[in-house]
Amino acid sequence: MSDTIAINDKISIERVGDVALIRIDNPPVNATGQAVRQGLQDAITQINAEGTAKAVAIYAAGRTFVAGADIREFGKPFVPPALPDVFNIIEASAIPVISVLHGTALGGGLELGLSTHARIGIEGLRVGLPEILLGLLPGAGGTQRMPRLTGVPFALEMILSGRQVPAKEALEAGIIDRLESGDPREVALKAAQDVIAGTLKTRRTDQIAVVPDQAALDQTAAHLKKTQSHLYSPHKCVEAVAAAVLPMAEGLKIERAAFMDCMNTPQRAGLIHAFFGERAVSNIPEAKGPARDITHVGVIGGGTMGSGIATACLLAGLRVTLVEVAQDGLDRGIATITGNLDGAVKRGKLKADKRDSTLAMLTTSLDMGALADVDLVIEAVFEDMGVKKDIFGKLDAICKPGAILASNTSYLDINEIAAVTSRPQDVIGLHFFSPAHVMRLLEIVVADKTAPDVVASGFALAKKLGKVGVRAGVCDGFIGNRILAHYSKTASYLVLDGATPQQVDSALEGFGFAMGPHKVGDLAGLDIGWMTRKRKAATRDPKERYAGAVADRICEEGWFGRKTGKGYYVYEGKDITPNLAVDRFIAEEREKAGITPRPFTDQEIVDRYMTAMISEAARVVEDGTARRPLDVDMVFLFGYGFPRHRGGPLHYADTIGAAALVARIKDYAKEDATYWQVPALLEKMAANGTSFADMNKEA
Ligand code: T1G
Repeated sequence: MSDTIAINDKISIERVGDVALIRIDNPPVNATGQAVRQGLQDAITQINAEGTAKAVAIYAAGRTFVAGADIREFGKPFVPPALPDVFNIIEASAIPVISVLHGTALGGGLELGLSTHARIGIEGLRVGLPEILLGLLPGAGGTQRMPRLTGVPFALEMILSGRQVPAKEALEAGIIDRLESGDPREVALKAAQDVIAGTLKTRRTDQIAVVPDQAALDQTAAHLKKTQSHLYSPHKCVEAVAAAVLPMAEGLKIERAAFMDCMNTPQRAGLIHAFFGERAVSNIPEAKGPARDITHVGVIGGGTMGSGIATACLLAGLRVTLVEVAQDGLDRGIATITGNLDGAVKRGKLKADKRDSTLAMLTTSLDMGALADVDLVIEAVFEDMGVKKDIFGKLDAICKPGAILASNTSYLDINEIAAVTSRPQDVIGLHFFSPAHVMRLLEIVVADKTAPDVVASGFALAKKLGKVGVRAGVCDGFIGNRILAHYSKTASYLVLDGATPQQVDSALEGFGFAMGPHKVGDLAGLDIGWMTRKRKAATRDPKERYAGAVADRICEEGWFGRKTGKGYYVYEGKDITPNLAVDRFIAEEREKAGITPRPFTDQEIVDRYMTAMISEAARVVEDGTARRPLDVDMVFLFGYGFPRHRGGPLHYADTIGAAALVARIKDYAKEDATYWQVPALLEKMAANGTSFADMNKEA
């Protein structure tokens, strides 16, 4: 016999005998929005006021237990009750309260579980405290209750990694008390009945004393000081966990204060922007239409990119046919793919027992005729328009009707490639980033005649490959490389005008980039930029300062960076030192140009570099190459190592403001009016007082 009453539209109570079942139903992930918080508080209060139930079980409907606080509420006016207060009421319940966790119980969801007196996991459960990934810390008791259950070291590792802990490990660590299988409601009812029968022990977490571990706290704090000094919340996490040795009420106060400190930082805003941006980029009409079925992919070219793309497709369970022009190229491709798969096993991205069957999904050929039945071909050969046109002409004759013909070109004109085929509607750009089986960005370059279902297929492929697909229009370099081509000149101008390559690198690494531009150039190969400068020489604006003088001198020595042992830096084993010959080249080029070098502060280096990046990014949005500012941000977060806590170039631009940026560009333009020009979009935003965030909302 049972009866159910709705507390509100998210929370209901079902009485089954002596058990009260509290059901949370807030799709899509049962986030603890205001109604959920209020409903939970009212439900527990009501059950205790009635005093008839002998056990309470909290469970959730849908695909997952509570996946955290409602991130969409962050930054908006707060509406009580606060999550920690609700959880304190649950923990203080005189009637035993248990919770049943399924799916991904994360953040405030796991903290809800920790406030109950026992936790039952359902097979397949993953738990986590990922707040650090949002620039926060577990702010509803996680830093106080987790150490009481698992000990300080485990709690620190879990909180600072933000990782999802599989059910079995959670059981072993003491986070959950049982691991069951079945429907959440059934498991909840049975477990509550076991509490009443005395076969499921319950205990209040706040009654458990923490085993102090100052050594773990000190080691962690020292490690973070060395490795994450540019981030804010990791250090606050350690501060909060350290308070767990205090009585619960005192520790919760310290946690709350640390949480609010994190909540008010630009880093939290940047990381939340990245979280939602990653999902919003594919949330466009073109991505949602009907897509063509892709199960068999042809890849032309077994070089680094072709092999990486083939690997990404194999890892996603797709069949791949790799075509090369010569056996040695094919052998190299197979060896690279095999090595990539072995690497994936090492990184835990592929189960060891799946490695052979995954490799078996690869067939190879020296004959393009082998591509007759593929659903999609991705061409990844030399960046030469003539070569690509020849290949697409052949593909047009070989591939079945409806096959999608894609180029992985990083800047060439997809319209021109499509024009050599009888089916331009089937042609698209799929620009992968190296290493293609690791980097998550995929620029989906839409040509004038690309059919809507081919665009949708590009987004469906991105999702299947676990990549972030971003729509780009056709231009030289699409979104990312076009902007890179512009701002990388600033790094060169700074060196010609007085900074050293090392200072530019370290200033930008201080901003948050993993590597400065000269280190990146050495890593990617300076010859790539050299080829681009040669390609563009004929069309270069003669009024624009030439930025390649020093880099050309380095390349003329045959120094292309890491792969030749020398570039801006000298690479000898693990030693990396500045290449002193470059200083001579810099001095000679300054003399040739009549430049008197001047000192730069790190801040000015960052300001110039970022202003150049923002300027071209604004132009890319202005001319529609990128649909929205957030699209540019996601390109840079997932393809160019832009510091995630900064949210991307245009999210960062909003922290400066359009008016200040316009003033800065006008100031720089006094030295060089050709390179430094105010984008019309920025001018308009400065006049209207609008931001890139406003544009994202309007889109
Ligand atoms: N709040 C609001 N919306 C959320 C959300 C959340 N916490 N999590 C997901 N969504 C939306 C998401 O935007 C998407 O919306 C839809 O749900 C499906 O998500 C106090 C302060 C749970 C593993 O960080 O990791 O608790 O695009 O596409 O791939 O200490 O979502 O459909 O409109 O990602 O199956 C801590 C974040 C919050 C978890 C599911 N929790 N979410 O992945 O689906 S802070 C998190 C995820 C906190 C407390 C602190 C994943 C997922 P739309 P999805 P998925």
